[in-house]
Order: sequence, then structure tokens, then C-alpha cells
Amino acid sequence: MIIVLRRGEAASEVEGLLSDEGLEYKRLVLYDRDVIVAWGPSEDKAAEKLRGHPAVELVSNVGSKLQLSSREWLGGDSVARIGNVEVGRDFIVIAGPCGIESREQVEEAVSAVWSAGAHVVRGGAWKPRTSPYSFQGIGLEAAKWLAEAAHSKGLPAITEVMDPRDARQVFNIVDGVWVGARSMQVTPLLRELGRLCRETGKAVLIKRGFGNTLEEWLLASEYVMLEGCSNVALIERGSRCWASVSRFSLDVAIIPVARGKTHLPIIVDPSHPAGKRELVEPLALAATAAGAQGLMIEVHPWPEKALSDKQQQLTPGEFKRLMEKLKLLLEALGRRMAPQPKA
Ligand SMILES: [Mn+2]
Repeated sequence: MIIVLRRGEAASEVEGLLSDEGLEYKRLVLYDRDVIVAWGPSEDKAAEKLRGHPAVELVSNVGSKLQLSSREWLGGDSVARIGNVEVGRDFIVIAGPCGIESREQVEEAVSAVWSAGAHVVRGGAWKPRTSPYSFQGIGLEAAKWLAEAAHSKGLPAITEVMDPRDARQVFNIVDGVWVGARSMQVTPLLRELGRLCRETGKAVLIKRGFGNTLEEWLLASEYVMLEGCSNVALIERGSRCWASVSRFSLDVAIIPVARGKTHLPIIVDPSHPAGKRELVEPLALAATAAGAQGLMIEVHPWPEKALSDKQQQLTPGEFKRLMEKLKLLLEALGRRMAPQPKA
């Protein structure tokens, strides 16, 4: 359960009551609220005693699996901040290459996505590949190239962290990180990113594993938030499926369903489920129409030479045309594309 405390009221009595009932609990500041998340067998009994207590504003989610990620206690949408970009208000687009391959490649990619109006730059410094013989990424040095190129245009940069041992260094370089589909349930990584998010205020974005349910995805975000991180967003990137018309099956229905359950912003990656360039645009438009609050799209200055995901990375021209269509679609839906941050 979640107990939202009244500001300025001593909570020692509340904590004492939770201990007496044998509950485990953690006190956190999340989304500018003073909260206690508590769990254990006698939750119901403790909740009853706490309702109406002078230090307690709200007791919520009693006995439910979802706690901090749930919409119930916060009562609306939350906003994640990647540098100077707000995710969860106006529509935003994250774009950049699958993998960072050279300084020149990342500079070209950043310049292309910036001129098309992207808000955040992405690029993989470490690449989680199915085969150990495929391009594995350049590592920390590449994250520095990415951040330098993005910051020179006034845009924030994000990259993937796979190994908790790299996390602190990465947080010193970029403005946020994403947890890849393959790492979504690596709980030591989730906890470490949550701690670093709390320390630095930088964002953590969590991709849904391609074999994971909505509930498992939301529970992954609970690990991050339980460390005191309130700068979290979720990325849908499709499921493994028997159908082979695309690389993965983008779950369009999960977008409104997730938005009904969680306050966290929902971003969609249309590139990995598409698997091929010509499917990226229809999936991007479908996800936007279904209520995604942003997109994450792979763009490469010369995709035919890419060292990973060459079939699905858009050319700068294709990306620019997609951005124009997105603006029209958003307008038709009564929504709007966020203004691009200024350098
Ligand atoms: Mn990729």
C-alpha cells in the first residue's frame, strides 16, 4: 500500500504503527510528495488504522501488486525530465542511430535529427547483440561523442546501460539511460539505475521485454522508483510472435491499457518491431494515434553501412518526412509536438 503523508506532519507514529503490524516499508520523496510504501501480510489491518490519521493524506493501493507505478495514488499523468525536455506533456521524439559507430557518424546523425526537429538524441554505446560475433559497441568513449554532439545542438542525450558497473560513469556523461528489452528484469541493474537517478535527477526509461507482460513491465519500474527515482518513463517495443511479417509485433493495444494503469509516460519504439524501414512510418503513426506520448526512432546518416539494425534505420530524409506527418496527425488529434529545446 501507499501512504501519502501530509507535509510538515511528523510521521514517526505512522512508521511505528507499520512496524508494530510487522510490515516492511520504505519512506520516499516521489513527485514532490512524501510517501511511504509498505507491504506485508497485515496490510489491510494497518490501512484501516491509518485512514483518518492526522499525518496521513491518503492510503492507496491496499493489497494490489502495483504500487508506485500505479495511477491510483498520484491521480494523473507524471512527467519525466530528460535534460531540458519534458516527457508526458506535449509529444516528443527521441531519435538517433542504433549503435554509435564513429565520431563522424554520430555527429552526422545528431545534426540530421536535430534539423528535422527531434527533442532527444539516442545512440547505443554498448550493443546487446544476439551473437557475440556481432558488433558489440564502442563503450564509454562513444557515449561521450554522443553527449558532445547532442549538447552542441542544445539537445539531451540518452544511451543504454547493460552492466551496473558502467552505470555511474554513464550517468556522468548523458542525460538519461534506457534499460533494454533484454535487461528489463535484471533487478540489480534496475535498483542501481534508480539510486543514480535519485542522486543525479537524470532519467531512466524502461523498455518492455519482448516476452514480458504489462504487469511485469510495470513491476520493473517499481524497482527503479523504490530507490527514490521519480524520473521514469516506459518504452513499448513489441513482442516476439509467431507472425513474421515484421521483426516483432508492436502491441498497439498495450498503449491505452498501460496509460489507464500507470501515471508513467509511455513512449513507443516503432523501429525494432518494424525491422524494416518501410514499416517504421505506419507503426509510428499507429502508436501516436493510440496515445503514445512520444516515439523513439532509429535514424542513421547512411543506413546501408550500419553495423547493426541496418534494415530498419531511417535515412535523414525519411525521418524528416515522418516528422512532418506526425505534426499533421497530432494536430488532427488535438495534441501538439513539443517545441524543440534551444541551444
Ligand atoms: Mn537497434
